[in-house]
Amino acid sequence: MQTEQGKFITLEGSEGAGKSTNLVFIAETLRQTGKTVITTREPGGSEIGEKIRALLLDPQNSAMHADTELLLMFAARAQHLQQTILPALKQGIWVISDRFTDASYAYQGAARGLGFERIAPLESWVQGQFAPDLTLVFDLPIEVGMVRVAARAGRVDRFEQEQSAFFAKVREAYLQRAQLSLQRYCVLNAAQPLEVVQQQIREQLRLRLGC
Ligand code: Z5A
Repeated sequence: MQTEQGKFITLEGSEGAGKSTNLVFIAETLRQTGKTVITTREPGGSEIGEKIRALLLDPQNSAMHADTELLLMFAARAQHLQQTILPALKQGIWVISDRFTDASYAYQGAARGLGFERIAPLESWVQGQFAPDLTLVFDLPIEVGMVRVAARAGRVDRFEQEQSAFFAKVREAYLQRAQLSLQRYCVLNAAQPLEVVQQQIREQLRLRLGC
């Protein structure tokens, strides 16, 4: 008997939008319905991918060219996909990832100014036709996200050093991407209280994935 393929859910949005918080919530919600779930993240998600992540986020790497940044994102993604995501889905495991390829469109394509047309060939090389079953876009005003991140202790990474104009482009690009497929993308108002956001997530999982 063939195992039913797992589903792939990605969480996107600008910083402080609540992706990491809701990743845990979604995993728990799905587990309660009897699903086997793994959570992962990008850049990262594999041993090699996590090493690439460290390079990408290190504030000391301020000389990193935008092309290098983009290619490293896809190098990490290729490993993540082949080593972690695809084998899990094949075993019927549901995979939830904190960011995926939409982030390359938003951060490198839009905010770094490389253009969507530079991302598309890499996407098709690394992924072929593969895409998430559901992408939740956590949308909120940039200032609200920045306040949330500032309240968090710890070192500021290379992306967090960017200014609000950069994050405004990220936000706009995500909203633009979400127009591509109303079936795959769901934009959530992440500025609402957490309980309200999570109620809406639960509803979307039920409506879109039957959970
Ligand atoms: N990147 C890229 O450029 N290209 C790519 O292709 C990929 C990634 C894949 C990874 O950073 C960086 O890589 C990212 C884009 C780039 N950089 N940025 N910026 P990361 O994964 O380390 O960081 P992040 O993705 O930006 O996540 P974050 O800053 O940790 O934000 P978050 O995960 O969305 O938020 P959170 O940690 O869940 O919540 C932040 C705080 O807000 C926390 O205290 C929560 O308790 C609170 N919170 C959450 N929701 C609410 C609500 N609804 N109300 C009130 N408070 C809330």
